[in-house]
Amino acid sequence: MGRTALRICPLCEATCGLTVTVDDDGRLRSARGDADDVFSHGYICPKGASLPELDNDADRLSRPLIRRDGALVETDWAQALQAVVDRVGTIRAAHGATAVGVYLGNPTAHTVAGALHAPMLARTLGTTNIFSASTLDQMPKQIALGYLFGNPFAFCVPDLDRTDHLVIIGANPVVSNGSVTTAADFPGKLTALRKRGGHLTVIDPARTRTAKLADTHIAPRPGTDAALLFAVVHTLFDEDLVAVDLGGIAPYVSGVETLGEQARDFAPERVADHCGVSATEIRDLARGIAAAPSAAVYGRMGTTTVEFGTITSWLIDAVNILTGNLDRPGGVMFPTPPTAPAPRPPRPGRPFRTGRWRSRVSGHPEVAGELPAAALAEELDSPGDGRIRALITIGGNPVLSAPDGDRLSRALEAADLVVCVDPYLNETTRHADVILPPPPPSRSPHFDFLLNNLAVHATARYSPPVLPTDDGRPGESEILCRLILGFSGASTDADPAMVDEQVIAATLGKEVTDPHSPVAGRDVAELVAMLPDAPGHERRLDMMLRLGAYGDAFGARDDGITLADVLAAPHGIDLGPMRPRLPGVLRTESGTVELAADDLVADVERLRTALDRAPQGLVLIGRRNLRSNNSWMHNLTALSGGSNRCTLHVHPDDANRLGLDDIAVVRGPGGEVTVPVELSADILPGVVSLPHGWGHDLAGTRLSVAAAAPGANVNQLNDGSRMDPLSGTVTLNGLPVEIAPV
Ligand SMILES: Nc1nc2c(c(=O)[nH]1)N[C@H]1C(S)=C(S)[C@@H](COP(=O)(O)OP(=O)(O)OC[C@H]3O[C@@H](n4cnc5c(=O)[nH]c(N)nc54)[C@H](O)[C@@H]3O)O[C@H]1N2
Ligand SMILES: Nc1nc2c(c(=O)[nH]1)N[C@H]1C(S)=C(S)[C@@H](COP(=O)(O)OP(=O)(O)OC[C@H]3O[C@@H](n4cnc5c(=O)[nH]c(N)nc54)[C@H](O)[C@@H]3O)O[C@H]1N2
Ligand code: SF4
Ligand SMILES: [Mo]
Repeated sequence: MGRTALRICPLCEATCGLTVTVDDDGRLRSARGDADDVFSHGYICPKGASLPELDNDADRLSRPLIRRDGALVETDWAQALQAVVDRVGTIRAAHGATAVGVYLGNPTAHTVAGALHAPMLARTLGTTNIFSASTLDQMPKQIALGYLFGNPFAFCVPDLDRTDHLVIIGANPVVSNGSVTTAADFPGKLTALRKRGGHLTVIDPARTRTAKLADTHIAPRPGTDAALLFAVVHTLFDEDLVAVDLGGIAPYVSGVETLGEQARDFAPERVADHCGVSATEIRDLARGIAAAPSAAVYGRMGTTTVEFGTITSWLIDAVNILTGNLDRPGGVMFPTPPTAPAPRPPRPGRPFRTGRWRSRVSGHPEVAGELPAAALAEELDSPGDGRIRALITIGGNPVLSAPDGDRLSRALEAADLVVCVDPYLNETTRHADVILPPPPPSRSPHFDFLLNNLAVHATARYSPPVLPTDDGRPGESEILCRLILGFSGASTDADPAMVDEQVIAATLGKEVTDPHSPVAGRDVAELVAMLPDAPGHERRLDMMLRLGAYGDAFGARDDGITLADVLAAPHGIDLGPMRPRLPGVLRTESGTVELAADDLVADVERLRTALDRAPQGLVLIGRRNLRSNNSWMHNLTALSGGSNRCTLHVHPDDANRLGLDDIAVVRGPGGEVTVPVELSADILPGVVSLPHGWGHDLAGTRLSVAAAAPGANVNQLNDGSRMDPLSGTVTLNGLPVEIAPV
C-alpha cells in the first residue's frame, strides 16, 4: 500500500520537487520527479532518485554518540547536549570565545536549520574563528559582488530561460546540475537555448558533458581565465563594443574608464600564449557576446577555486555590465526570493571591506565574516594564545574536503573538544567527542531560504516533514536551538521555540519603526498574533513571507502570500521570471555599481606578473560525477561503481610521455596519492583531473559501502598554501603536480 508525499530534494542546488512513496512501515520507498512542481516540472537526477536509500541508510546515526574511555558510545539527547554545553563553557571560561571554532559545511546551505539556526549558533558563541565550505567554493564570487554591488550576497545569475548567448566558464552544470544559479533541469535549459537559436559557449580545459553540448568550446590552460577575461574587456574597449549607455544602466555604474585602463595591458595577442587560446578565439568571443541580443556570462568552480578567483569573478560581471547585460532579461539578473524583504528605496551603504579581523597564524583577512578553511588545521595545531581548542562542525567533512586532511585529522585528534552535528560517522566526525545526528530528510522540513536567492525563476515552495520524528528525537533546528540556549546561559531543557520567538520579536520590532516597511507603524503584538500556531521555523517563515516582496504585509495586501497559501499549494506557487532590481539592490557607498574598486585594481599587478611566468608543468583540476555528491554520498549502492570512480584522467599524449600504465603516483605540494589512470582525449594535454570527496579508507568510520571502494583523497596533494588572497579561497583547480608510473 503506502502513500505518496511531496518533498523538495535537499541534495543539490537545483531544488527539484520530488514525489516520494512512503511504505506503511514509515520508510521512503521510491522517489520520482514531481511533474506538477512549479519550479522543476518533473526533473530528477540519479541522486534525487536515491533519496530513499539515503534516508534509510543503515549507517545513519539515530542516537547521539559520546566518547567514553576513547570509544564513541550511544547516549541520550539530554546528556549529549548538556555535555557539549558544559565542555564548551569550560573552554570559553578558561580561554575566551575565540577558543571555540565553527565549521559550516555544504548541507547547511540546504537545510532549514542551516539557514535559520546555524548562523545564530555561531553568533551566540561570539567567536571570530568561523570557517565554512565557502572558502573551498564560491567565496571569490561573493567578494567580487561585495566590491561591485556593496553586498557579498547580491548574487546575479544568468537568465537561462531567456538568454540568446550563454557563456559558461569553469562549470559543468550538465553533471553538477548547476551551482550559484538555481535551475532545475540545467541540461534541458541548455538544449532549449540551442533550440530557440541561441548560442552556447563553454570555456573549460576539459571537454566535459556540458562542453559537448556547446556551439563553441574554448579550452584554456587552467588558472588563466582572469587574463582571458581581461583580454575580452580589452577587446570590448579596443573595438568599440562597449554597449551604448551600458544597456540603460550607465547612470548607476562608475569606474568604466578605470577598468578600460586596467585592461590595456591585456590585449588578446599578449595573453594568447599564457592562456593557450588564440587571439582570434578571444576577439571572436568578445564580439559574439557584444553582438548577441542578450548574453549572460556565468562562471563556477573553475573560476573561483583558482589563483585569481576574485579577479576572474569580477571580470565575469564586468563583461556582463560592459555589454549591457546586467539587470535585463536574457542577461544576468538579481533574483527576488519570496523571503527577501519587500523592495525599499535605495540606500547607500558603507564601503565593502574584508580583513575586519585576521587569522592568528598566517594573518589571513576575514572575508564575509569568516576565515579560510585552508587555515583551519594550523589554527588548531599551532601553539600559542588564541589557539582553537574546540571545534563544532555542522554538516561538514573538512578532513576530505579541505587541504591536507591528514594534518587536520591529527589536529582534531589533539583538540580539547570536537562536536559534530552530522548524521554520519565519517572521516571528520570520527574525531568527535560528541556527535549529534539530525534526522533524515524524510523527517525534516525543507524550504530553500538560501537557494531561492539564486533561482532563475521565483517560486514559493515548502515541504513539511513527510514523516514524524521518532519519539523524543529532536530535529536539526531543535538541536541547534538547544545548543544556542545552553551557550547563552539558559538551560538546554528550556523551550527551544524561545529562540525563534526572540528573532520574531526583534525583526518585527525593527520593521514597525522603519517608515518604508510594509508594516510601518503597526503593533508588534498584533503582528505576532497573526503568525500560525506552528513550530518556530514555520512562524519565522510565515513572517518572512508576509514581509517579503510577494507577501501580504500582514493583511495589508490582498493579493500577497502567506505560509498558509504556500501550504495550500503543495507543488509550489509560481512567482514569475526575474525582474530588474537596479538601483534598489546596490549597497555601495557611492550608490553605483563600482566597476573598478581599489582593492580589485590593486590585485591586477599580481596577474600582470603571472603573464610572464614560465608555464607550469602538469596541473591538476577537479571533476564531478553525476552519481556523486562531494564526500558524503558514496555510501549508497545505487550511486557506487560504474563511471563514478576515483580515477586520474590523463591525456594519452601525457600518458605516453610519462610512461604511465594502469596506476600512477601523483605528487603535489601537500603529499602524494596512488590512483588508477584513465586515458581521456577530452582533457587538455598538460592537465590531469581527479574528483574530490574520496579517501574512505580511514579507521574509525561507519560507512560500510563507501569503505569498500574508498578511492584516494585528492586534497592530500594540497597543502593549502596557494590561495586567492582577496577571498582566502584555496586553489583546488590548477594545482601543480608531478606524476609517475608505479
Ligand atoms: N553530481 C554532483 N553534483 C554536484 C556536486 C557533486 O559533487 N556531484 N557538488 C555540488 C557542489 S558543492 C558544487 S559547488 C557544484 C559545482 O558545480 P560546477 O562548478 O558546475 O562543477 P565542477 O565539476 O566543479 O565544474 C568545474 C569545471 O571547471 C573546469 N575547470 C577547472 N579548472 C578550470 C580553469 O582554470 N578554467 C576554466 N575555465 N575551467 C576550469 C573543470 O574542468 C570543470 O568542468 O556542484 C554541485 N553539484
Ligand atoms: N579538491 C577539491 N576539493 C573540494 C571541491 C573540489 O571541487 N575539489 N569542492 C569543494 C566544495 S564546492 C564544497 S561545497 C566542499 C564541501 O565540503 P564539506 O561541506 O566540508 O563536505 P561535504 O562532503 O559536503 O560533507 C557534508 C557533511 O554533511 C553531512 N550531512 C549530510 N546531510 C546533513 C544534514 O542534513 N545535516 C547535517 N548537519 N549534516 C549533514 C554529511 O554526513 C557530511 O559529513 O568541498 C570542497 N572540496
Ligand atoms: S538535480 Fe539536484 S535537486 Fe534535482 S534531483 Fe538531482 S540532486 Fe536532487
Ligand atoms: Mo560546493
